Amino acid sequence: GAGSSRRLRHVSSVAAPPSKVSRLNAVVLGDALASKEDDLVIPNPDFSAQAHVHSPGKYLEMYERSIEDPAGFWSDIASQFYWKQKWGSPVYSENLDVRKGRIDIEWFKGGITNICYNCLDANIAAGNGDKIAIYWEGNELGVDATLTYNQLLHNVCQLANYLKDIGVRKGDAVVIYLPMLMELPIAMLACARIGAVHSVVFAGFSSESLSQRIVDCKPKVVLTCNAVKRGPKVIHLKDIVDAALADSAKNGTVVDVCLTYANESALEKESTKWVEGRDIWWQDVLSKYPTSCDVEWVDAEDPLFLLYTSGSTGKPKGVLHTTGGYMVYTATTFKYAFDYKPSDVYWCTADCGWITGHSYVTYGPMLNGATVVVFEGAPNYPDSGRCWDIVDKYKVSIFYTAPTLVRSLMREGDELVTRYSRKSLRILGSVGEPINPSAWRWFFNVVGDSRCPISDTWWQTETGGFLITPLPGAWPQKPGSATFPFFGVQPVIVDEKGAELEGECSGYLCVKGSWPGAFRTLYGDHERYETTYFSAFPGYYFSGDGCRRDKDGYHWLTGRVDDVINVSGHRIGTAEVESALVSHPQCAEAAVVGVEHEVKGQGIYAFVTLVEGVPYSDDLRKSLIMTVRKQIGAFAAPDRIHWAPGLPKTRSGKIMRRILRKIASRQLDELGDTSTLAEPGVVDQLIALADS
Ligand code: 6R9
Repeated sequence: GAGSSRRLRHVSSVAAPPSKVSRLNAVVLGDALASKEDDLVIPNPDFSAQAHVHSPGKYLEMYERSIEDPAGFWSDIASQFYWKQKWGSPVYSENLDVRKGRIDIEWFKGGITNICYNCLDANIAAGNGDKIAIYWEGNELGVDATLTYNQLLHNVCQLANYLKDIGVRKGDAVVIYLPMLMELPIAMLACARIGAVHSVVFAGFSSESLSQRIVDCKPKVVLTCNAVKRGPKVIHLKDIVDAALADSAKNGTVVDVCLTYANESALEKESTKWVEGRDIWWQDVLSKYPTSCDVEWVDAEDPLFLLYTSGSTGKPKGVLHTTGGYMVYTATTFKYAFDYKPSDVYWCTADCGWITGHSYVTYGPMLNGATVVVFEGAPNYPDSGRCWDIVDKYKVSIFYTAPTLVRSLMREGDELVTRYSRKSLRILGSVGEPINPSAWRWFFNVVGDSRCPISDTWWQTETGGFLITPLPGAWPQKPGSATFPFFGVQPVIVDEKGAELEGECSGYLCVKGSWPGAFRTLYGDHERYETTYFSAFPGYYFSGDGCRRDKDGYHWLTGRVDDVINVSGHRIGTAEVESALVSHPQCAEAAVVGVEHEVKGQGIYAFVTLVEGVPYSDDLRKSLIMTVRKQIGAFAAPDRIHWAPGLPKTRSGKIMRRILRKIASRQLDELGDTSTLAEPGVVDQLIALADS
């Protein structure tokens, strides 16, 4: 799309190899000033001196070992965790080639451990029981709470005991539909403690999406709360869960228990709708349970969690992660990519409903015994300075967020940032989509006072943890580049025939070989796992992203190359939005494409063909958008509905999305050859309706 070509042009301006650049203090030259070679941000020598990985040479030494001897490299790291019983031999086994049979990845098989034990008990045993595990910051100013590692363990154990008591056993699914209360990480850890498989559903999903996930994984219990306030708005989560459970029951999945946290700052208990016999108040029962709970020891390859994500077809995919490899990988990536030290205070703005919240709010940081900020509210409430207010309040040293937030705050002006001290900040992080160089620079110069390296971490729900990321202090950075692979990761860029490209190149981003944090299957559909990820380019894991490698070996992600769009860092399948639209009684057909959006990265642009005889109207537009909000969630609402008397199709009936993308972005002189269309006239009709 237009976004990627702009990024590519930027890339071509990078020349000098990092080794030849003198080690200045961190300086960024603006586009206008920079001679082409100077597009490098050199780490401050004082920063590098204290970093875990202080130089390109040190990185290369570690990286080379990780590739030449993965078993040795990862065993050394894994040995730093608590294992009830050590893994067997081999350390890992893999088949990533569909031509050689079933795709299969195993790490540390035979090793017996528990990730909750490693997050909590192990850190407490090391003397950190009184260290703050969670600083919780509520939606409203002045509403906050803290939990030490000891207190967190007590809370986790009470919930774990309760879950066991109602019959949740090792391997059972538990659905969690909670906002960013402390109870969300508590719930994840409680499941892990007893070997139950959590499936967190982002609390912005609609009842229909929640129900779909419940029917897929059939949990015994759903954990939720009655309501939450986000900014000035109260969201009645329990009502959404009620509708989802009614729906699931109709589809044959009856959930016995709905454990509901009373979030009384948002809604009193008395006003909460209640289903006797099924609904239980969290606070009423948990206090009755003991604050210690034996852990369920599990195999490294036993499942830890399911997380549904969007793909190019309508049905969300249940990405399954297992225990041992995920544990080792999230902890290690966290430590190195954020140069984590025990004195850090870490804040990741992601919600635990997404993979970033799993790996880098809960597991990665807590495995390191980190102090984590959990924020319930919205970054622009009461005003757009809230993030920096929180940074100052808790002396946050590592701040990890998404480019969409950076861009939206950037529009509000520097003063909302500079009125806060931000002296505690040491490292910044970015995730979810490519960060454009101007947002990178603003983040670096204004938020980080040109002092803090930015870790632009490229990864996916499927990868469990970072695959391509800067290691702060190790390399000079290039604004907008995710730089180099993490230890043990072999990214390859292939052409459309699957041939590996060397040197400076651009193509499809794949990965050769496995890494410990890789997902092991799609829940209940191993075949879809193989066809979606391993069949496009046999022998490799295919990420779905495009990537360019520049002459210095830096990686530049250029966005999805499949029918997935990335809106504010949220993955949305165009097919999901289309199927929601066509469920509207007046919609005959729909085609959805992504368009560049100044703040969200991509916006959702929908071409809609109405049922014969139905007139266009703004009310109908609104009602179509409402249908999508209701079926998927507000974050998937189309930004634009474009009336389409017909859609451009090939003679075999395939929608030509390439043409729709050009129309959506108004690149009308780049429509290309339209003569192969079944009805070339539809293109002119669409153009005529573009601004209606
Ligand atoms: C972690 C996460 C994955 C997709 C991925 C890519 C995009 C994520 C990125 C990035 C460029 C980065 N993406 N991080 N693109 N630079 N640093 O977001 O997981 O929700 O599964 O999305 O997000 O397109 O394929 P997930």
